[in-house]
Amino acid sequence: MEKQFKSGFIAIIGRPNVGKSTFMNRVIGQKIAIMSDKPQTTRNKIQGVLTLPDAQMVFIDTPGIHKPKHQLGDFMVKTAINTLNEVDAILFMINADEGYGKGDQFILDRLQKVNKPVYLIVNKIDLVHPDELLPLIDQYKDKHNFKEIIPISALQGNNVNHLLDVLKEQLAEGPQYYPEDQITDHPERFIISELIREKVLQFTKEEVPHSIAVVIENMVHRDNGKLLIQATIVTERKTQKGILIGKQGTMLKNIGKAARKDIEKLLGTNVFLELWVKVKKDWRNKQSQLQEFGFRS
Ligand code: GDP
Ligand code: K
Ligand code: MG
Repeated sequence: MEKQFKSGFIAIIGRPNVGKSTFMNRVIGQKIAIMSDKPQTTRNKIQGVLTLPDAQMVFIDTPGIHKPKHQLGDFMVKTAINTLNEVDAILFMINADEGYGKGDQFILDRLQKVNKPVYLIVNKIDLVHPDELLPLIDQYKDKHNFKEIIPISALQGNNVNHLLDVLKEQLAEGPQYYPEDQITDHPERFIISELIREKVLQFTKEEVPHSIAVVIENMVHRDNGKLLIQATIVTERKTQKGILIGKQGTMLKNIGKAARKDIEKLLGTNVFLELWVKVKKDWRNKQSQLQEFGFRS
């Protein structure tokens, strides 16, 4: 008898910085979701596709669910919650290094209305002594009817394969949604803009907050075999523009260099990256501009 093929959609939710994107990238084996130590790094939901001989799992890395502070934040929360009603399983991820908090409560309250199996994923176990795990799990285990509790380290990979086995077990028979060589539903342009945005966040530390967007203006193949990419970094304030460009353009140069390396790795081709910085006041509160930058409700 032929073995049945299983498939399904799995949402990864949790407070900002618990390691959702890191987990996704580990499972998919490529950097498709950007990571940083700043909360709210991931804005749109990103799907990562894992295709095995007998199953396909489509992971959805949701933007952090948190109390919104502005329209963009509100959009992110709505996206995340809508996603939960469309999936087959939910991974509620927590940080082994942090106790139960208000952020968790906010998410679990919303989970009450969702009738899907929820797994409590205790991530970053590499940061704690094994003795600390049980008391931590005790804080969470009665807060929701979790299907199972699974400790992992997304960064180092501990127990991640076990989690995948458990999920495969849970999935029902289903079609292969994506071709086996496709790892994400996002167009290259989006990933490229995210890689640039990641470098901006990394290089500028706290000075340039999340009020930036990256727009890919142009991608053309040059005769010399290089791919020319022209992108604009949009900021809210003039001071941020100054920081982004840096003394004699050094900051922008460094951002561009680091981003180019990642893009070349992603595409497997030589890249010439041109970056500009533009100021657009208060873009996060303007619906039309949110749409222009790709945030659609
Ligand atoms: P997200 O906001 O939930 O998507 O979190 P990220 O994936 O962006 O990770 C936030 C930070 O936690 C990054 O600095 C990661 O390197 C770090 N991180 C993620 N998973 C682990 C883990 O298993 N162990 C440790 N030590 N750090 C982790
Ligand atoms: K993050
Ligand atoms: Mg993330």
